[in-house]
Amino acid sequence: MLSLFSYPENKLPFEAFKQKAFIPPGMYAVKQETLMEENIRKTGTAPSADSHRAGFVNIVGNPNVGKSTLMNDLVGERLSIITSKAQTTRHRIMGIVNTPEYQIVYSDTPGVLKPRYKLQDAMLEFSEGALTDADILLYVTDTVEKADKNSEFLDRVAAEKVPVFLVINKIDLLKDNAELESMIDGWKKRLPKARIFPISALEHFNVENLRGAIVDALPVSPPFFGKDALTDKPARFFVTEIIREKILLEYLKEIPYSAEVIVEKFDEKESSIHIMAVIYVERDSQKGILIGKGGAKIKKVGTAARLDIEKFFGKKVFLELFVKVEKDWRNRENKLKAFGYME
Ligand SMILES: Nc1nc2c(ncn2[C@@H]2O[C@H](COP(=O)(O)OP(=O)(O)OP(=O)(O)O)[C@@H](O)[C@H]2O)c(=O)[nH]1
Ligand SMILES: [Mg+2]
Repeated sequence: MLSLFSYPENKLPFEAFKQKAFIPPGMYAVKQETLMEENIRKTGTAPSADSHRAGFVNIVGNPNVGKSTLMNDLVGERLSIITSKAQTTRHRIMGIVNTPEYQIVYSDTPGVLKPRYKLQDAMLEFSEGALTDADILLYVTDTVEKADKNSEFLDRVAAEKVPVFLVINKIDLLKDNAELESMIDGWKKRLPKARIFPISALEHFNVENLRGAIVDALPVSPPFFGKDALTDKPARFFVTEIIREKILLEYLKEIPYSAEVIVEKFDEKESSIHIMAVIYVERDSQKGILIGKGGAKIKKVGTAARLDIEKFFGKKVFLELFVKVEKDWRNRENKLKAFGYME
């Protein structure tokens, strides 16, 4: 098996990488249970309280660079939704990794952008909040964006007191090492104190190395959550996110950005879950587009969402979807509060 090593100590094994001599795309290499089992096997017993380590590892960066893809890979579960559209993530979502020795609380955050409406103000607040309470900060960029994008936010990252790991994602899109090296040189100037990790989150390349560095940098601390916790969000949240993902995938332009999903009923039985959800849009015209001719579009969204929700919960799911109009909700504070974006 190919050994993964970090820049700058070694050159990246690009040839092997290109030949896919590593874990295949789409597979999360480490499942939580495996991690647990491995650690118990290695240590035999649980660690003592004064050597337990725990910390918040906050993942920030511009839209669409792969923050959610990376968090899912690090956690080993599909907690955050991922699409090719910018501004997919709207909340701060925690993904927790537990072993007997440590607890890592990852936070995925919305991509940083200049707010044009109140919803985006709230999204930016989630990202900025993640700068204030990190034990380790992962600033994610990709091989497409330039180092001067969003420089105000980057200045704040550069001024961080905690360790900053600069993650250059999507290196699978690069031609060769020379291209990568010049990119790294540029970033070294921009964030001189940061450790640099070129990775491909999608192809799970060099992610283990990043994980190891995170574990090494964790402070000694008792756990922040129960040792069986996976996330800070309730089950309903993941239902709304999965439906929103299907909307992002199915519709063009403003529709996905004008849509919010609220779960009104979540009735869980031993072997099935009955869910009723409402999709809110901002205008009547959007409602028509969302539903589609004879309800064809919404049916497609419902089926795709149901299949994923069944996978997520491991149970049969009955999903009812309704579409309602909530005029201009993205700019109304009371609606943003009701939808969980503001306190
Ligand atoms: N080629 C390539 N694409 C990737 C990689 N990681 C993520 N992507 C793709 O980049 C797109 C955005 O990924 P996300 O994980 O949703 O990005 P994000 O930073 O969370 O985006 P926002 O939530 O909108 O801020 C998706 O189409 C991913 O499949 C990678 O390593 N290589
Ligand atoms: Mg995201």
